[in-house]
Amino acid sequence: MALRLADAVGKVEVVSKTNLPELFDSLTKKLLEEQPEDPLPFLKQALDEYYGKSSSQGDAGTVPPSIPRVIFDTDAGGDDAFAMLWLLGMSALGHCKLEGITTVSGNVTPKRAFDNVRRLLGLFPELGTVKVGAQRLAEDEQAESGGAAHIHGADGMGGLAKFLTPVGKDAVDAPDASELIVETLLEQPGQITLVCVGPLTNMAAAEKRRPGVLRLAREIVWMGGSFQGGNITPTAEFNCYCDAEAVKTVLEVTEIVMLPLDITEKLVFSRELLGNLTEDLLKGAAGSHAITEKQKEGHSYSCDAGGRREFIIDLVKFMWQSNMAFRATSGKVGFLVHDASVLLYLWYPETLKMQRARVEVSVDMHTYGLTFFDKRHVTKPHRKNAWIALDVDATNGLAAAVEDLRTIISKS
Ligand SMILES: [Ca+2]
Repeated sequence: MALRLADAVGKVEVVSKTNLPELFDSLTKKLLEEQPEDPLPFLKQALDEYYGKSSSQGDAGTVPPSIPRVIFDTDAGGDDAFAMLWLLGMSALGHCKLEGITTVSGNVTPKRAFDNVRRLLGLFPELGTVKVGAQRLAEDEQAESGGAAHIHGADGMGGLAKFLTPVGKDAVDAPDASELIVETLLEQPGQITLVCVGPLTNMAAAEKRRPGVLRLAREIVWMGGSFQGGNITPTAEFNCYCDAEAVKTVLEVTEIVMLPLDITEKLVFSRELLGNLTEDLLKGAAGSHAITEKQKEGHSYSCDAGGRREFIIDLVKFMWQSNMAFRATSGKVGFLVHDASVLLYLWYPETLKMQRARVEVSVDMHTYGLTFFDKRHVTKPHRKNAWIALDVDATNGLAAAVEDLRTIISKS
């Protein structure tokens, strides 16, 4: 009881960092006066009551509590596009509330990531306006950003971006990514799941902008890190390697859910799975034709289920080639849908085996981006900062993805 009350008071202290003295005073008073049996639900109700005033003006108060409210942070490469199609489709089907998308340098430059997100959103007009935040980098940083064209193609999506129609604001008029994260977390404390499929740069920037703000997230779910060796260096996973200092910052202030390379390397989207996804849908239809032909025709994907279907087939085929060329799939014709792992956690957690740990990240020159935890059976008094997925039921996870995507690409 004392521990739980301390935990609740700790959360109030975090809220106090949001510079809301009125809320802080009121919650502290209520807790001390009423000494609730179980302080955490009591605190949650008090917060809901307080924020109910502002949320009643929008639709935040009407979202069922079981539906995740998501900010998706992406560096918009090929496997990001696959995960985004899944996420956007599930959002359109009412399985989550998409509060915003933020873009970050990683697979591609921040400018390209932002542009790709606008283009993918164009495939889902039914979602209406979705807030998209842009990462702002200094000019010299821009030049060095975006480093995985060899896998994802120069545009991050195998040359397909130009066939998609962008929607929404230009990057110059868009909100800053970290600012959007801070504002949304302050507006809806304890409600937002930050789903991150790129380097954690925006999360660290949000924390720097408003210390303590990341603790207001319901969860931070990140595809990143590796406990079995790396894919960009012998020891580092790509997202972690791009900004290990950001990972360190996040792990120091809060806790995260990690979907590391250990499991994402088991998520091979194969020829058979593409067949399962499209087999009935393509019967009697011309299907997707070669990119070179599309180029000649000045093709564009239609903004409906047909366009989504055609795009996903082209994307998967491109990613097969690049993944095979880089020997990422143990010889199987397929591509690694690393980023889709975060959505397995969101909707199909039974496919994951999780372990609690205190994760550390190296920022030393020779092992930069290496993540590790102590597996020895010795006393570990320090704060645990992560839930790590160390095994995945890839067969059932990918089957779930295919079934959801079938719905998404067959309904307008
Ligand atoms: Ca990514």
